Amino acid sequence: MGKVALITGITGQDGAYMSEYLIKKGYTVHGIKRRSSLFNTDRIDHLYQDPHLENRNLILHYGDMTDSMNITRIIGEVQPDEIYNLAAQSHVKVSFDTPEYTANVDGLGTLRILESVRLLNLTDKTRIYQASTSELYGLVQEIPQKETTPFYPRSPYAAAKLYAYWITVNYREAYNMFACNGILFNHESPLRGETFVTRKITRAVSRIALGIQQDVYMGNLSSKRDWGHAKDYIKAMYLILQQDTPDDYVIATGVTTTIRDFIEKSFTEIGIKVEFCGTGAEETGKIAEIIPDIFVNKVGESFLENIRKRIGEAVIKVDPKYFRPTEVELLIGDATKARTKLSWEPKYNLDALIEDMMQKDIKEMKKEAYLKEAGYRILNYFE
Ligand code: NAP
Ligand code: F7E
Repeated sequence: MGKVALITGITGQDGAYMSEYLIKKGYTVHGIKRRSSLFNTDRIDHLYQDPHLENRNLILHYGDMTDSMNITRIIGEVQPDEIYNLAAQSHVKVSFDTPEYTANVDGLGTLRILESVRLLNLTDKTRIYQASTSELYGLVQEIPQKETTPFYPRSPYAAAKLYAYWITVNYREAYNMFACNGILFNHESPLRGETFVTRKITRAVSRIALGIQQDVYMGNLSSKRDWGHAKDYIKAMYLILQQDTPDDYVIATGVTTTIRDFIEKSFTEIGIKVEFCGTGAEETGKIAEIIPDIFVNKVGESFLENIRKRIGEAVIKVDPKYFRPTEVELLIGDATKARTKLSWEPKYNLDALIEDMMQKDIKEMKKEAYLKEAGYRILNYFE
């Protein structure tokens, strides 16, 4: 019999990669999905199996992190060997608009999982992974940040995750539970939600190249993030639960980059050079040059003439509405502990991550370009 895993947040970026990874390893994967008025399982539809089939390896349960009885019932029914608690209201800017809900889901939600495992007498059987975050470091107290760096949260999201981090440590120490925190720095992929900065950029750059969109409005271009690929990071989550003793680990690449440089690199990837000028809300990024060979190869010849006409035009603009009341200016992680104890090593560097995201978004956005040509109204989702 293979192992049984329960994934909260299975419909999210990490949940989707994690499910695929565990199924390949022979696990039976159970996931909690929210009821919504539209289908919300796009990221895992390729793994979906008809509920009438026997011996399925992917089973979905309706649930919500705010509903204790539902969490306890599902854990009781599933009797998981491993729980990956990935569900969260995970958008930092949105957490300023919905602070109470974010605290309930991201903070108390973690308590609900831990307490359910304890009440169901599963403490010896079930190992728990808690999705902690580099946002805990906030106003950073040390560079680079490692497991011993003091936390200084800078958003309702980070404050909720701080509670989740410590309640996980507390249950480990109080009840001898195998409960671990992965302190993961930003990780991205073609499955990343469209309003996180990297995906907002790769989608917008693709749409500008294809002539569907004129420009994009961004927030703080100077903040720095340590970006890795989600495919590498879910492997670290798995390894954390396979150790002899439970512990907490930083997972990061050790390289930090500004939002501005991420934008420049995304354009360069498809043969467009952009140059930034001005400061603050007046800063803009203009198309400076097209490298035809690269553009034709990555985007297509039929789009070349249109983009050439746009040399000198501003395609990146700043709208202060995307600034945050309190910002996390710099994140860079030191994952030495994970590299030595887990033998974890990321395969993707930033250029490979951008190449993967741009390739998938150009392909995806071409569908929109053809629909636009056929007369359909194409919406811009940039919030
Ligand atoms: P994501 O794409 O936003 O996915 C979040 C998941 O949580 C989705 O499946 C979402 O369901 C679900 N969810 C939200 N509210 C819920 C609720 N009330 N009850 C049940 N499920 C709920 O996030 P991600 O990037 O995969 O991140 C996974 C976890 O790692 C999150 O806890 C995040 O905070 C944390 N984290 C992420 C990063 C990163 O850079 N990606 C770094 C550090 C930590 P719907 O699909 O229905 O919305
Ligand atoms: O912002 C700046 C923004 O929303 C990154 C979550 O997965 O990683 C993520 O949180 C930076 C910030 O991610 C825009 O101000 C500029 O400095 O992509 P983000 P995040 O806030 O770092 C951590 C580790 C998590 O745990 C979270 O769950 O980019 N920025 N202009 C912008 N950000 C957005 N979203 N949109 C902009 O237009």
